[in-house]
Amino acid sequence: MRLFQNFSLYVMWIGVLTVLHSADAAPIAERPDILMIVVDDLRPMLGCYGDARIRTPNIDRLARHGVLFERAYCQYAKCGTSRLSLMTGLRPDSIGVFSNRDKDVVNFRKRRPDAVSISRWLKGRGYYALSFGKIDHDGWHVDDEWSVPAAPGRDGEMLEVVDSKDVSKPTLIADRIACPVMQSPDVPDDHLFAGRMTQQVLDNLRNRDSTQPMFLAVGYRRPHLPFVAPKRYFDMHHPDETWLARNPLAAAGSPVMAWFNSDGYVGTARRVGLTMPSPPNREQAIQWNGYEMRSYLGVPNHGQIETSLQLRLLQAYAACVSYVDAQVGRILDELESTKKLNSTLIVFCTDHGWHLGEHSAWGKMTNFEIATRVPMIIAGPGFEAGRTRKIAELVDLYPTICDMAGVAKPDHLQGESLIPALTEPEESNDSIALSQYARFGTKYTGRALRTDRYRFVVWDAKKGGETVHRELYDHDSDPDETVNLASKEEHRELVRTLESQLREAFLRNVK
Ligand SMILES: [Ca+2]
Repeated sequence: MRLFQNFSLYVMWIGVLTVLHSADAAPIAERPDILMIVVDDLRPMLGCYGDARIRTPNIDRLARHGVLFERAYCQYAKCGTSRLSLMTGLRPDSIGVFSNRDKDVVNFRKRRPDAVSISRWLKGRGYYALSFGKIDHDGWHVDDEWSVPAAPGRDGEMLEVVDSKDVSKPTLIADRIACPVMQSPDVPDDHLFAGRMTQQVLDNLRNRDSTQPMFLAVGYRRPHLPFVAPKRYFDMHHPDETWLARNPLAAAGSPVMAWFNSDGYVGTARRVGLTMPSPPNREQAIQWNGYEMRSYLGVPNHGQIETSLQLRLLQAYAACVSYVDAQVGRILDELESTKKLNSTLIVFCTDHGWHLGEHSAWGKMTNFEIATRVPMIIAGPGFEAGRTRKIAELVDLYPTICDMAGVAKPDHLQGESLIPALTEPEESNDSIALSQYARFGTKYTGRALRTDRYRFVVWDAKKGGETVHRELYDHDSDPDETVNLASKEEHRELVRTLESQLREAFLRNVK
């Protein structure tokens, strides 16, 4: 009976759309405006996720207005691949791009011309598709996927810093190895890119052609490194030792490749005359871990990061999040004042989580909960605000947006529409999340399965396909993933079951 009720609600909500798979359910004039906000490197350390240490009143406001996914996961904890997956609706194994090299993306697009991005798809279905800031990875966007070419400044802004001699001067783009890890200039919001970009977004909203539905994608780069935000956002946060990672040690019994996220930075270290051990032993890996952050000025290239510096880094991360939150607030205010807030479909997410010292790591690029779990909020007409513990994935957003917009879905999508979770957030289900990460180039790949209770990871060698490591974390007893249980005799049967579930799920999703 329960199944039937769910099903009828589902059909009621999306009407004939799923039945007539290839047809658009809603006439163009009735399709809602869509606002997609993607914040870079944002872990769910937010008030609406039960952690009020970082001040995010506006994201919290959006969460009260929509449905918050408590357990949403990225497919790949690195910007480029995660965003390609989000925008194309394909999983990383189908995309085959695991680095930030442009030629891999070019090859992917040649190999999979059917993998139409959501911007191109919506544009082809009557939407005015507009993007600001970082939506695709730098340099990977394609102008004709949007109704007008990308907004200015989108590729150079990541390493934006202020002139330290005179912060009121126009901002500069730093060389990576000469870029300070943090800056807290006493400047107005719009002196930095995120503020200026937000003003452009508002201008576009005010001057838009309202006869055509709009797909507006806004990508904020902060809190990606370097941590640069106006001083007043630093002044809001005063981290003490309770902010330090609860699990600063590499998980007991875990392989180095599980948490060593510096393997792609050997060349970056060489640029400053350092030789990073590759592959490192366990002790070396701990010393060199988090090199993405260590490559900026103001953090030791290797070795211990003193507590006082950790607290300043936490303050700086928090400041960047609050700065972005304020910009999100400006967009919400605009929608509210023009009475568009309730009729706009709003999707808020990031590309992956971020280690702030957990598992000896800083940054992303692991398969742990801390790097794969993401904030995800969906708000829009037709369903009530709430929260759900149903497991969701970023790859689900593409089909969800299509369903909610009343447009057909392309055939290549690998995620599943989240409409059932939005209409019945309380209902439990047995959904899973799949994430993966390639380590030491693509020499090894770790594939992770998140079930209701467990995180299970297998690491396979590219050459020969041998499984070199397994990880099992029990979230009922160990939510911080501090002990790898995979080799325990008493879990042998569980490991076997999870491994067969994992392999079947990944195989099913490759095409
Ligand atoms: Ca990112």
